[in-house]
Amino acid sequence: MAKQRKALITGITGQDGSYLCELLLSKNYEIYGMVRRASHVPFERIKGIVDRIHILDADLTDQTSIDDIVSSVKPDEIYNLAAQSFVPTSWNQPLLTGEVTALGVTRLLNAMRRHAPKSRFYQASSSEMFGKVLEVPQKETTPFYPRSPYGVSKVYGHYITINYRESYGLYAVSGICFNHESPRRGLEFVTRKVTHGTARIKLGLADELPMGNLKAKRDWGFAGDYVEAMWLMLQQKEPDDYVLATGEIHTVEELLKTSFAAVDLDWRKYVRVDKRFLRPAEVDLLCGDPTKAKRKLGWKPKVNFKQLIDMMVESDLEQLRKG
Ligand code: NAP
Ligand code: G4F
Repeated sequence: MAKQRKALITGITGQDGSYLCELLLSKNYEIYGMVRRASHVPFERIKGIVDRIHILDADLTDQTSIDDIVSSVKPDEIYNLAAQSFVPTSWNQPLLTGEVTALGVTRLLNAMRRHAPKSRFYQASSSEMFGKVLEVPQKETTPFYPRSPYGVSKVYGHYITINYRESYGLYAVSGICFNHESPRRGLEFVTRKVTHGTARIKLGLADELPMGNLKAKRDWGFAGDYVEAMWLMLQQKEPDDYVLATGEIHTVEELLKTSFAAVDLDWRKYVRVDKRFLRPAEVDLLCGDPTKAKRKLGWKPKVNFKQLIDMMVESDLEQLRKG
């Protein structure tokens, strides 16, 4: 029988970490989830599977704790999904964002280089690196122009991953992920804010939804599809970087229309623009070209935009009804 493979997932309590963990359990991996200390139990997204995995305390800002877990586990695969991932927070906390989202990647790569150099490393890069886009659609060769401390930090994480691959021969790769969402998305991100807001209005729990820039365009996919590509990227003969996207774009206005239509409401009656949700520098348009991932990994997203938003509205209605 083949040896059970060990995967270390940082950010396992986040949206992507929870889907990836489920996927790897279904493939019979032994899972080690890195979790930072909190004053509350942060296992909401993994509550159904937490008994089947090993939880290890460490923080991406702390080299000692990272070294300890990598040297004790010696994982076959490392997925670095942990980050300060909310763009607006990165203007309020630019140094923390840099420590976690940028330097955290180097800390983990250093630990891998020292203690598990044969491991395979996935870095969660972001379409936010394209920022004020220099080409449409964006592909692996499109130059970066980040527009937030978050985007700048992700550019650092991206290049340090490539640099460690080229300097030390590590199997270290970056997935340049475009926005991917799910019922487990944090409430502050626009899709979930809209689907949760829609459900609250439908159930009479709210009567308006304050929003930011309605003209922004994004390439939105389903998180469950994207974690499959992350896994595929670590199963290749040669390490390489990939754009992961749907190739389809929608405005925030279309998102509102689709979400409210799912409960037979007209979004225009409830939405108002609130300046507090506008950003110091906006990313107007993100549209990915997933051709390389399709060709080399055989990956393509299965859930389309309407199915995704319907799934999220349905889930929010159900959760709110339960109370
Ligand atoms: P998320 O839901 O915000 O999850 C972030 C995770 O990082 C959480 O588990 C969080 O732990 C953990 N974390 C934060 N700071 C940490 C620290 N100092 N040490 C250890 N862990 C820490 O993000 P996501 O949507 O799943 O995204 C996963 C990754 O993909 C992130 O790196 C994100 O930047 C990147 N990405 C996401 C998208 C997207 O559309 N979702 C697109 C491109 C790239 P707590 O639970 O304790 O907060
Ligand atoms: O949902 P968002 O906050 O996501 P954003 O900024 O695109 O970042 C997400 O995707 C990145 C990949 O491209 C990830 F790397 C990152 O970690 C994160 O997951 O905002 C999407 C768009 C923006 O243009 C924003 O200005 O929606 C616009 N928007 C309009 N009104 C709003 C709102 N965004 C939020 N969060 N809240 C609003 O009220």
